[in-house]
Amino acid sequence: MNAPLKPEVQLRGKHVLVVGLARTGVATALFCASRGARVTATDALTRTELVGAAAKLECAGVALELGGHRGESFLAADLIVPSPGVPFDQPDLIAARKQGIAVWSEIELAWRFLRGRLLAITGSNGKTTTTALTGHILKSAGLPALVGGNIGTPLISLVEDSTDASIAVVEVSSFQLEAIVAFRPDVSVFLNLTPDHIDRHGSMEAYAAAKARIFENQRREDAAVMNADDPPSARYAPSRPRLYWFSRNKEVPRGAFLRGDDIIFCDGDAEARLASRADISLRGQHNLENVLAAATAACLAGAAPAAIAEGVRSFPGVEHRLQFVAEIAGVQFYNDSKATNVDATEKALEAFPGNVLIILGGKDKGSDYRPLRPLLERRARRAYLIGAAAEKIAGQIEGAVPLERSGTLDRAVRSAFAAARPGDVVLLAPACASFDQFQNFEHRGRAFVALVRELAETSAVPRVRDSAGGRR
Ligand code: UMA
Repeated sequence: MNAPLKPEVQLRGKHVLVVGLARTGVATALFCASRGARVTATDALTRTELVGAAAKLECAGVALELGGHRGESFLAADLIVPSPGVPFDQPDLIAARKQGIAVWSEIELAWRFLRGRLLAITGSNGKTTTTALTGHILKSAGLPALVGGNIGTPLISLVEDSTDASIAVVEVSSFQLEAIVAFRPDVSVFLNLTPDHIDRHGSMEAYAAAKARIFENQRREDAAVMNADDPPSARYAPSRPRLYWFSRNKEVPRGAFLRGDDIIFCDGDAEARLASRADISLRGQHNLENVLAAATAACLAGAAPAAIAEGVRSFPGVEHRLQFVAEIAGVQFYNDSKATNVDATEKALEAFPGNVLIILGGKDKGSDYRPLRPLLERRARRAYLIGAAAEKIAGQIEGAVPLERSGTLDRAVRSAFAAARPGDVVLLAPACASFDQFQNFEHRGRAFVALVRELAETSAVPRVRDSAGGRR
């Protein structure tokens, strides 16, 4: 990987408008202020709702416009940085773009200042696990990796810690890629493509096109990693960067694949055994794909094969992604709150042979839940429906599995446990966003874990195994 030449950006004295003041917006506004920009920050929420953030920003000299956005501030800006959660077709943003005002996502701004190399990972599912695993492998290999992006720590927050030697391993979403200009990863990874965020992008094509922008500025000396087993994303294979594939079904000439139980990396004539299937503790075929992708990316970033095996072995998994929570009276509980679309829920169901009591529902994203029917018939014993999407889901999966309209997560967990038999799995893999009942999927996942822990404490059962592996 070579350090790319970046177009220069001068913030001093520039008027920057930051839109949305959660994790991304606060970090962006503070960064721009620290570089001498005149920063205005705006949010639809009021000062009362943003109390901590507002005080912090004002201390740094950031002007605030809260409780709504002012069109004139958009038109007066030299640069606008909207948070990923702000729709790109927000009317004030459209008006500003029409006036030729630069509208950059935070990853674009951050990339311009980031030192060292950038390894960016996108896809509909698995990007958080792959990002965390790649970062973990590189760190185990003694390489100076920084991990962030859509995984939770905005890329802009990594800039200060970046050095010419560092490798930023960054999860990037379609919301972030939608507003890039010159953003150019040294290594890009596109894991897979299934329907998601159609409510935001308008169509599958627009969503896919936003994701494929990860390759847009890559050059011949850069590398791209793609999934040979996933035709929908493979269609977007770029022509400029060196292309590496990963596959669990076939050998590829350049990239990673399975030979028997060995994970092999091949680059033309050179071949290396990276790890064995037995090194992988994560459940599910989809996680095998994530490991192949991460191993390929880690190889391209310079990790040695032995370090990759060690990194794969010692990876503890990621919270809210098929996270084992506890076993109570022989019933296992798994938190896959990050399964916010239908495909992710299918993958979660596929990770278990059967006897699943699944919790589905939340905020609908314009999804079609009918593809869940065959897997529900084969793997699930009962489904518990929660949140705003419950009736839509019920209408589309009725008959495939017995249903219970639980309404809340609390009732769903209790009912599922009451109906469960030893050997069953209670799985939160809701196929929906969380915003109708929770702040975000992390909040929903933590609520699930807390409910399970409460069950463990109150249920009069002798054997409880928790996620730390201990028995009580
Ligand atoms: N807001 C406005 N005006 C609007 C819309 C929103 O002011 O028109 C304000 C809201 O009132 C709120 C703020 O914008 O205060 C929210 O911004 P945000 O949703 O971008 O929140 P962040 O905390 O900055 O989180 C974002 C990503 N969120 C989204 O993409 C929705 C986080 O990804 C990411 O971890 C974080 O930046 C750091 O990079 C979350 C996510 O759900 C995990 N991502 C989607 C996914 O993975 O499927 C793409």
